[in-house]
Amino acid sequence: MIKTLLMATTIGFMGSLTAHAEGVLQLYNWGDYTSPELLAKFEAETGIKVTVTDYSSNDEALAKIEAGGHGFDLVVPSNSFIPIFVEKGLIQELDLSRLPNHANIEPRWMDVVWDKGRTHSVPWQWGSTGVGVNTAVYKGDINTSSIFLDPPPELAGKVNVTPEMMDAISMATLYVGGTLCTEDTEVLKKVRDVLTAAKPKWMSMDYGMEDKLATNDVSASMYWNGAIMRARLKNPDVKFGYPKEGYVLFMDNVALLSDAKNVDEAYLFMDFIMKPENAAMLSAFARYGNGITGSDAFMPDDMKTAPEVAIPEEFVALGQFIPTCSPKAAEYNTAIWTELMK
Ligand code: N2P
Repeated sequence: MIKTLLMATTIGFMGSLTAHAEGVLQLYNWGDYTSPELLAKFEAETGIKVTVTDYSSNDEALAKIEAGGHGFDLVVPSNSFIPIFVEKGLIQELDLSRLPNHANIEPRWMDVVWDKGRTHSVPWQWGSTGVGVNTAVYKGDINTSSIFLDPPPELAGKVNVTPEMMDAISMATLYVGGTLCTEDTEVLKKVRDVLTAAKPKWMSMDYGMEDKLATNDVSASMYWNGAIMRARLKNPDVKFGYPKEGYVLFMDNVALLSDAKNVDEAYLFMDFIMKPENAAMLSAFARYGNGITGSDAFMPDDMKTAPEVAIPEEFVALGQFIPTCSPKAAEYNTAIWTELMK
């Protein structure tokens, strides 16, 4: 505490970083995704206090930002949502000269389809959407989306699906043999039917699953790899399955909101998380990859071999990023989802 105060005072006297007069930053991010140690380190180094507000889905974040009056500076949308935020004018182009650590972005995460040249967002973390299963409850094959789309008797009524529309629709699309963002109405009917038939076997559509899976309050979920690793560390029966029908990869990216008030602080934060040791802190907490060159040296050892993180060779080719759908395909998806949520 004393150290923080001293640092804030020192920076204040330096006078060069005027924005530190306020020293606050409003981060709007997915719940349970932001390392508290990283925030403490950032505050100690810069005097800037970060307030984190949680969301549970891309659609929730988009709706809140679009409604306005939110007061947030930074948001962390998934890959396919970045072009939507740009198109709607909700996030602003980055001044790359204010981000010296931008050069640390791994080449494979630089010219990504959702943000060529990384002019509007910087990597946060990336991973896979698959299934988490309590293998003490269900002993069969877990590398299949039937875990939640046609649950076996052992799991029926004990399955959760996260409220992330594009993940659920995309996994269902791959399951019925379609291509992502399809406009083919025959395929879309199959997607609707498989989801509609499965829903009565779902117990919940909640976001926070790590503890519930570890305690077996929920026995399976469509879920993300890092959180399943965290659940597995609490209960070794919990395992992550990579659906053989195909599964979804994601990267969540930090973007500067068009109406951000704490812009200087936001730049400092974006630059901070692209330092290898800081990117590794994010990963060590949430257990996802980060996309920053040199962070491997600082990663926890248990992540290097974790089956949830190091995708087993046989499943690598089955994962794909969700593209940004055409307006028509997006309309179909929303219609299916709205009907399903009734
Ligand atoms: C984990 C959040 C993962 C977000 N809590 C998936 N896009």
